[in-house]
Amino acid sequence: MSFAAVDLGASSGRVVLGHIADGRLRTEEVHRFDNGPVRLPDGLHWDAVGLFREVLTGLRLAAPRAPVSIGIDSWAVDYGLLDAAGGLLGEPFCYRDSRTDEVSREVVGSLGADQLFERNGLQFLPFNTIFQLAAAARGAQLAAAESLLLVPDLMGYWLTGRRGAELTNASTTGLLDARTHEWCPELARAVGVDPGLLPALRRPGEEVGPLLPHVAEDTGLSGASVVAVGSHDTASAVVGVPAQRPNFAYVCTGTWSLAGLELPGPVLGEPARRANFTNELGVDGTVRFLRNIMGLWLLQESLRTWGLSTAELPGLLAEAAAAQPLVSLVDAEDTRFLPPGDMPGRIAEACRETGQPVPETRGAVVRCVLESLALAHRRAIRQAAELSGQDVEVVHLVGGGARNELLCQLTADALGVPVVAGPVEATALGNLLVQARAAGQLSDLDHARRVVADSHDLAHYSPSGDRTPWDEAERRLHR
Ligand code: LFR
Repeated sequence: MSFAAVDLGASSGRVVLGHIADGRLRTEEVHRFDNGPVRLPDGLHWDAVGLFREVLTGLRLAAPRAPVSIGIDSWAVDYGLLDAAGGLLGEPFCYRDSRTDEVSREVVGSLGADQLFERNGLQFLPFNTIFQLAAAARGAQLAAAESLLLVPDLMGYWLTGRRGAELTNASTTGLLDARTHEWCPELARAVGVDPGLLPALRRPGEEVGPLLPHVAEDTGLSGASVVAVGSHDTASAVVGVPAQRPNFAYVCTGTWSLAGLELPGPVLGEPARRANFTNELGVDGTVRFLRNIMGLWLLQESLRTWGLSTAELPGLLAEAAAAQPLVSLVDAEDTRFLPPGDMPGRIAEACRETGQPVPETRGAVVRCVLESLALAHRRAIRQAAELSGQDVEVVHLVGGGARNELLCQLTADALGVPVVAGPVEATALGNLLVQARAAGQLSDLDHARRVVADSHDLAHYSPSGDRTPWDEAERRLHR
């Protein structure tokens, strides 16, 4: 029995087929495509229809294996608005658009940062859906909208004609109650949004519906239905973490690094809020207690600024490995790095402001980026452990960064905790495993994680060197 995972990332998307045989998950990527925001006169947008076209292409390529179900995940917070006839009201905004910079501060000012956190348990990021909606409420489009669909739910709607809001991704909007896991209509109203726009919640594993006849005909997938997975990519990635013991932390790497813990319930209250932690929901009622770190975006955007392609990355990483360690680090959670633009320039500026030497070569910039990420991973994981009282014996680093040996080693060195790296495709795997469970092939999260561990070669990094220079670097940045 095979399953199809549609995994949409901010810089690329893929359609992956998978089936479980002999306790192992066998996968095959049938389609991969580029993604990225595009600037229009009113701001930075996603090409949602273009993405849907790629989804259809991927499903067509998956059809010969006749997957029984399709699961969709993507980055969080962004949404499309539908009018009464079900038409899309404009291309969805990209979370890197700066229109929410001011509005987010105003909303927090009027609702109270502590009140907001107590209710939705979410870290402050200027792009949380609640702030995007507060900005939208000042325009005309929202008044014409009948429903709001987060990106994976929008794709699901286009495949099945059914509307809904998958819970893990809904938990990133800022409109979900951290305790009851239900929508907060008062929060929606407080930012000028009709709560009626928010569709009924669905849980990972629930069936979304069969494919619309024209989709089934176009893709050749007449027997398949869409099943809700952890539709927030990070929720799926955490399912795909091959942890074998309870005391683990994770770093889901890609455009972002999401570093934290899986917990049975939220950690609310002032210390967690001040440390800007988030309590996003995972699969099976778990909580992803984590912080957003700028991630490999710092590197991707540096390459773009230099006019280099990813083919040139190995050479740069070799230069970075040979560069002098721990000379200059930047705060990889600083939102100055959020928008697209000259990344090496912003890194240089941040180094100057903190009295550190400006990295002079590209290799030194890359070293600075990777060390800054490692330090941010350490801070988030240590603080998460402290705030939740959960010990951390091992860190699982999954996603694209697991390929980056220097990043994995630096993370182990900074933390003084062993790092297990891989799998790279944890998100697609988590997506497939939730579908396999819905089909009755797996029992629980532990079972899913055993399957991942048995299916993949993982790389092990032991901490090396002295922690003192890391402590010093941390003091330089976070006095
Ligand atoms: C990672 C991710 C993060 C979310 C960010 C923006 O791909 O989903 O978890 O905070 O993208 O949506």
